[in-house]
Amino acid sequence: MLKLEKLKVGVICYPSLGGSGVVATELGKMMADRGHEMHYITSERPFRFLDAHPNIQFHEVKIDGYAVFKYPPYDIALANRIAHVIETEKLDLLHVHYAVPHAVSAALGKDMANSTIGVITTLHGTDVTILGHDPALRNTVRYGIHKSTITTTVSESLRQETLELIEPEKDLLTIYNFIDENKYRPVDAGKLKSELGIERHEKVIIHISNFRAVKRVPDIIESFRLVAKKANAKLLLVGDGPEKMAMEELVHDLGLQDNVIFTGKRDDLPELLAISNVMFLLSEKEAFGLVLLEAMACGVPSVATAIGGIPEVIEDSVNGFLVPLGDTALAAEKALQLLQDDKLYATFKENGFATVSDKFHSSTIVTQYEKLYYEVAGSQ
Ligand code: GMT
Repeated sequence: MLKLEKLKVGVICYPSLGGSGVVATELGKMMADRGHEMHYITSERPFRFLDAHPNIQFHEVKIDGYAVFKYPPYDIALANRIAHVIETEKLDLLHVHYAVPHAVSAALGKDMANSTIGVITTLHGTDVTILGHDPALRNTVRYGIHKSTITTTVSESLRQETLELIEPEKDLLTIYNFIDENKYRPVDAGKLKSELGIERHEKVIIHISNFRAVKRVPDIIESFRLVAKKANAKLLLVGDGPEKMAMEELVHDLGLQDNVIFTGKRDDLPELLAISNVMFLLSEKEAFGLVLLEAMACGVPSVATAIGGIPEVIEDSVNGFLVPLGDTALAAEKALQLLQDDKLYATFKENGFATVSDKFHSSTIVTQYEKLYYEVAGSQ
């Protein structure tokens, strides 16, 4: 293994979209803290680039809208920019988050630069579990895996699903997600609860997502409706996405508008979690479920569906509850149990903190990626 003092890494990710962008940005910050030079090659400044870091640079991908193009060729523009940055910055490797189209653009960019640098592709979930069902995209993901030096998955469940669905000729490596423990921890939320119109004695159930169909937000609302019959509670729906408007209508039709608060996209997630008692994540697909880890680190136990990578994060009846997909009655029952049994709640909360530090600690996970970075940089 070639041990380099400091690596120069090109990072390709969706800058402001969901968990993959969060992981890509947090990983980059922590690698930069370890002295590596991180070069983000993206269409816009990643949304969690809150503070400028001397070891992080941003290379914007620009697309000219020539009239000849019906669709602006983002994949080609990205490949061009990757080639340019490989050459000008003398990168040691590329780390690609989300296979489509990033893994393909990375392969093309590398070829355009006539470079032999290594490429790590991290699969995050829907790039396989949804796109992999489209025969054309399945082949695209397969091509991306074959062109990468190594491909990682964010859970063992996603690794298995990728092997079965995509049938690559290479094995895959699981490296779990992590969170920034300095940000996600129990914090003082000040007057946030009353600012959101929630009474002191009211319990709070929280759901954070991008409001896509896979998140099954109607199941969240129905589970909450059942909880609200027996407990004084409010539901916080945090985030934005294509289903949000329909969910606002559903809440109205069910007469729950006084009990359900749509906050929109927020940056103060630790504060929102500090005023919450239980998290609901009742998705039909979830490769990992980063919000579960964020909630756990803030001391909030979850009720989540036993699907995808979720059981690798939530151990049923230990640090949260798992329920079958669509079983809203059981989700409500489990949430009520947590809201009413203080001893059980305290145990789950402590077990959650232990899970975050023992299984998903950022230093452990970042070291796994760093080791891989050195291996891949040294293998070319
Ligand atoms: O949740 C989403 O739909 C967004 C998606 C993304 O690409 O950001 O999230 C995926 O990646 C996250 C980070 O690795 C995982 O925590 C999510 O479980 C995964 N989402 C799905 O598999 C649906």
